[in-house]
Amino acid sequence: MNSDSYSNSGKSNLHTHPSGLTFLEIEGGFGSAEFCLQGAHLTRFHPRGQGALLFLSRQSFFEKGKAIRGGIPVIFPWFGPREGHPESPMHGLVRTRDWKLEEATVPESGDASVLFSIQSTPETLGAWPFPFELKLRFNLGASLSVLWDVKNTGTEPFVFEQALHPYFPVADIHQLQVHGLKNSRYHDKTAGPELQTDTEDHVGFTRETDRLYVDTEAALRVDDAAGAKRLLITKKGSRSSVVWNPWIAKAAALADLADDEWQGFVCVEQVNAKQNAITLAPGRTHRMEAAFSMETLR
Ligand code: TA6
Repeated sequence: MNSDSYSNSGKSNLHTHPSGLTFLEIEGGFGSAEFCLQGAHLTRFHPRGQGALLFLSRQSFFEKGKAIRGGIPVIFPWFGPREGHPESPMHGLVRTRDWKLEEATVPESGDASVLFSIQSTPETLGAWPFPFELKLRFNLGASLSVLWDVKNTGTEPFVFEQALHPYFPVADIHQLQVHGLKNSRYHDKTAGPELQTDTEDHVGFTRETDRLYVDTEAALRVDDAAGAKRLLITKKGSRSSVVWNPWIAKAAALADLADDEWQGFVCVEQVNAKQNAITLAPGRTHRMEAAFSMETLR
């Protein structure tokens, strides 16, 4: 695969990591970014003139078949552990499989656009018996937008869960506030299975936090006071949102996360899971969109 066929004027470089993973690096007027073709995984994005939009663990694995800790993992067709299938991997089948790089448009000035696709294979059908095609487009400029189409290419309806699972860097998790989820109901993974209602003005962090909010399409605002910055997240075609920070003990149990890194990131995820799982008829396509932009608070 040579990169010339994938881009114009801006810089676009495909290279193979010692692990055998293939990475696409792009740079242009928009800034710079890096994708791993395994998982169509945006691992780094620096909008021009801004800091990194995404967090990447300095202890992340970079190995075929292993998830990357940071960036934006892409999760399909189940979220978290697969109900009734303890042998199945966490977070579905596609974040550790190679996607096809369909297009990388990297102009000298203006936004870059990168398109990936993946289809079901005999192997995925053996694990999850439904034919599918996923197309994932990233538009990178002063902000980032992601457009994700899930198509049912089979003859039977299927029910799927999905998530964009972005990791965002924060200066200090203790001062972080996530706004927009007041009065929404959520499953608290650190507590019992019953749905709770969030009555607080914002989500704050004083312990392990792992909440799946349901029936919400709300735009969210992530205020990083210590970093004097704000992240704005909007979404369409997603009825669930997850807020996650492992805190101290869980971070220590993750080999691909340094023990001190729990203080420096938050996951705010665009999801369809549990009662928001999607039933897709044969031949139909479901579209999820998400957009992320940063503001400096001075
Ligand atoms: O999205 C939150 C979550 O489901 C947490 O429960 C935690 O498991 C996190 O995802 C990370 O999952 P991973 O499989 O990437 O370690």
